[in-house]
Amino acid sequence: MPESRGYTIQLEHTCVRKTPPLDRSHYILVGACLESFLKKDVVTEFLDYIFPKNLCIHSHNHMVNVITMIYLTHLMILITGSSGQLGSYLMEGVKNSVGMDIIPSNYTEIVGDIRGDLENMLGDYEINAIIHAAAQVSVVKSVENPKFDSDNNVMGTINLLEYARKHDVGQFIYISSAAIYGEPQYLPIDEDHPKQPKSPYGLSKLTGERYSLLYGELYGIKVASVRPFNIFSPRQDPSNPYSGVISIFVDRAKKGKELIIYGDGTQTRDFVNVHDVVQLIKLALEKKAEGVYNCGTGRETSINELARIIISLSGKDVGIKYGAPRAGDIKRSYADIKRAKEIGYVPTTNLKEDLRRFFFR
Ligand code: UD2
Repeated sequence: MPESRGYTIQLEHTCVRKTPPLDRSHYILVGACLESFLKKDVVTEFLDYIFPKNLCIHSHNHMVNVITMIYLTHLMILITGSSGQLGSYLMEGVKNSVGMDIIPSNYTEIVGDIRGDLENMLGDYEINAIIHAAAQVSVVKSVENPKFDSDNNVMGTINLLEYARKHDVGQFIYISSAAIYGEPQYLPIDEDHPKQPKSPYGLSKLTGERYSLLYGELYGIKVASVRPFNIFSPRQDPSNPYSGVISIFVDRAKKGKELIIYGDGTQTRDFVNVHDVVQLIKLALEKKAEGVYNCGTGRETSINELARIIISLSGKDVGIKYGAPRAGDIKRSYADIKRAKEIGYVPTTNLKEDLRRFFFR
């Protein structure tokens, strides 16, 4: 059960008190009482809220008050970028979420621009947390049109932060990017690594992150920034010329076309499956984490190795062609994930298995 500041205050002052750990029979009793006059899924949400905090309903009136509040208060988590690769998985994994995106999809209830009139778009909702995953994500596009890039990634973020400030949204999770680091100066890359973005995209993501953290300091919003490394999932669109290497290689291998490696293929990346990124974002949400968190696996894989795995999974006789290195490509990259682990993150990515499961079944 989500909470807003108002809701928490009411709970603390009028309805519940902290008690020593309750035994299981007490939980069962509370649940049974509620189910006699409340829908089962609401009861489950209520219990999910009460139990981890070890809160106790201590009279019938208190219970009725809390239930009334649950009915009356429609608290939601806003997920921006809900039609995108990560946003769509977040919509599946985060309870009580409402999706917003400029592109319509099954995951998106509010079709609209993060730079638009949010008061109007979100009028029907009581938002108590925002996961901001909407962004202009193409490095190449950001070089071609830096104004469009910063308009989305900086001004769009500020517009959301202003909404959060005015509406007492208690929590804001910003989805950043490993692109903010630029060329690694040491490995693994930890969160304190110097930030020298090599593209307008990297700079706009860093600026959006800094604005988010600043709003946290200025207005008491709990702000966490998650910095994914190279995310992969079946929902990355290979037809997009700016798509990631995994979806491009998979698509070409399936069609029996040779894979093209830019440079000698010894460059490395930290490929993290989208479920791990969702895992860390949910942990940050649940634990009301603040600060910045790398999200990767802590392991590096070379592009040569990746190509070999994908060719062997495809079962096709596909060759590899080596081309000129891509301008501005970084050589090696993998994340230090100590900080994420401190809040309970356990990466589950197994590159070969995940590639098989996602693409070759
Ligand atoms: C990813 C992100 C970028 C940014 C950055 C942060 C994508 C598409 N890009 O860039 O937005 O967040 O990470 O560090 O997710 N390659 C080939 N052949 C191909 C395609 C790629 O050899 O057909 C190479 C490419 O030159 C690079 C590596 O594969 O060395 C990874 O390329 P990428 O575009 O998937 O990701 P990256 O890390 O450059």
